[in-house]
Amino acid sequence: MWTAITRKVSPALAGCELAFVQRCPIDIALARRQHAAYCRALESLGCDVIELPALADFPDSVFVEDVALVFDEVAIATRPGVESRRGEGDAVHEVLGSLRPLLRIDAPGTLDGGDVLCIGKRVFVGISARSNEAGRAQLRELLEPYGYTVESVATRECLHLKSAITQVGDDTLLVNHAWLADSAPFADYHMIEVDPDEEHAANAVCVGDAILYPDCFPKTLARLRAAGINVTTVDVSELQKAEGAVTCCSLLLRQPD
Ligand code: CIR
Repeated sequence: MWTAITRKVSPALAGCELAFVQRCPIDIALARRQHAAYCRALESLGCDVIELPALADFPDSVFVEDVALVFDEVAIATRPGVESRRGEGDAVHEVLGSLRPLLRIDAPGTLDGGDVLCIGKRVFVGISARSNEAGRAQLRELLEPYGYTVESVATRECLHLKSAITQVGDDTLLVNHAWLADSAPFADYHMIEVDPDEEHAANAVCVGDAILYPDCFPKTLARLRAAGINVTTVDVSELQKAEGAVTCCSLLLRQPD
């Protein structure tokens, strides 16, 4: 049903980019074990998982979500907002190019995949420290022929749009309103709010009718389960120290029926 493209943890992860979290020691061996468990959890949800080898020269390369976007019809190589991440997508783009027509965001556009939330044919783009209006405008032009609309959403105090909001059901979103400058673009959806004690808790990976979710947000987890959502939890503590979350470690492609 699904293919998940992932990349193993770089030995250089401790040298990752950080924007909104304090740098602290990362246990690389533990990060690798957690990443392997994340891949097994994706398999348990029905994904065929492709695990690309680690890249020693790219600290953040485990976060494959940021280097590409995948739609049913097409894939897009992004242009990440920080220079240090611009070369890490090459092998990911090669894999995607064998599965979908591959398009590309060019300078001066910047776009991190973490800023792109696609719900059906509506694509929301976070305008953040990493993704700019030029990137969004290019994305709109690339996707228009396939019937997608592309809307901007301003974020605040967080790295990416998907730090603030992700999909957890057909019409249901998990949200930290404090990190959205304006929630109006999402007025058509049912919202589950993160617990106020768990500001990083809005990031979940949606695979079909289940979600994969960090195990460190018990209060928000209880809200998700109370809403009837099928949740599988994973420990991603070391990846969170690199300002990663669960969406950022995979690119999900729906396989043709
Ligand atoms: C970065 O700052 O780019 C990485 N340390 C973290 C990227 C996480 N990406 C994501 O949530 N989509």
